[in-house]
Amino acid sequence: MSEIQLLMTDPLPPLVQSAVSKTYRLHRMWQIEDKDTWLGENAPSIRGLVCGGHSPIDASFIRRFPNLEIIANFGVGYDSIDANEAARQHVVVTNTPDVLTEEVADTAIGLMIMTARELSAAERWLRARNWKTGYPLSAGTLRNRKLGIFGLGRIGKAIGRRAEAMGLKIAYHNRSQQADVSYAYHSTLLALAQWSDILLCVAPGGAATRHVVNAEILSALGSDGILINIGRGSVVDEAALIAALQDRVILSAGLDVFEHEPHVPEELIAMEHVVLLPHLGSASVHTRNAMGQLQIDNLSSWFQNGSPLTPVAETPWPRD
Ligand code: NAP
Ligand code: 8YV
Repeated sequence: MSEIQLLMTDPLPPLVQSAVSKTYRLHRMWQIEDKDTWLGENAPSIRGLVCGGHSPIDASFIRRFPNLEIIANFGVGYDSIDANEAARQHVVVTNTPDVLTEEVADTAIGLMIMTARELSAAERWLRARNWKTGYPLSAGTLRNRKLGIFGLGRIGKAIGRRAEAMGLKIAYHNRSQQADVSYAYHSTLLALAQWSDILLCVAPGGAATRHVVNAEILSALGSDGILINIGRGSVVDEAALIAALQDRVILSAGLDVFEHEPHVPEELIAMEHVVLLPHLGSASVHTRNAMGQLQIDNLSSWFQNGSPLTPVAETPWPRD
């Protein structure tokens, strides 16, 4: 075991905990009782943070570690980390792109079908032994529907490929137009919502996207419209969404992510036709292991070769 000391901020999968603790001197933050005193004494020895996207790694937290070199995140989304502050402190941030793309796209398509065809409610209906004669028809359909993708990046494009095969018409909104797709580009989210029957959000969280799906966007989506969110809960104004569902401003919603996870508002739980998943977009053993391995490989590459494998955009490598 090397003398390099790392602090794990969230309980990561056993694969990661085991590999990291075999190679480095690992401290587990959730096992430390008096965190403030511990950090006062030990933060200068910590060279790497190993994170899981749950504990906020904000500017004041990063600044507590004067000898920090790397923040390795488990997950492609890193909105829980202040990557701009890390860049200012010359700390590299890594995430786990690509290895989860197809899994999350599968989940997004599943969630979209479940929501449009009200499959969760139908299964609950069967399990309640209601299937004696007929069965309930869903108000929604994917036939002749227009799918608007908000956040046409790696996962958005994988969703687009699947949706093309299903015969959906596709358009998207990003800050910049993509050269490698033929889908129609909308330069504003409002224009995309106006065009869409189904608005599927897979954009990152963070200040730039906070609550951009608001009452105006939901109203533009319209009374036959369906919102799918598999990106980050913070992107949708959850209170506005609940009001829009209660007032039938939109037809339905399928959500894998929420504003204050693991809290899910009672108003959503009470709605039979809405589909709610516990942030499981990437949650297969196969894909979580691949994410964990990439997180471990980023740490190894950094401490053995002095270069990260998958640095985020704010901390490019080699440094500018
Ligand atoms: P990505 O390749 O970076 O794609 C993100 C896309 O969003 C880019 O095309 C980007 O295009 C667009 N975008 C970013 N900021 C924007 C803004 N302010 N306004 C409009 N468009 C914006 O990332 P990815 O690998 O596809 O992952 C996307 C997100 O999915 C992650 O950040 C994470 O939050 C979420 N996710 C969720 C799960 C889950 O389990 N539910 C799993 C994995 C990922 P421009 O730069 O041109 O704007
Ligand atoms: C993970 C995710 O579940 O990669 C992401 O951005 O949201 C998911 O794959 C999450 O990061 C792990 O906590």
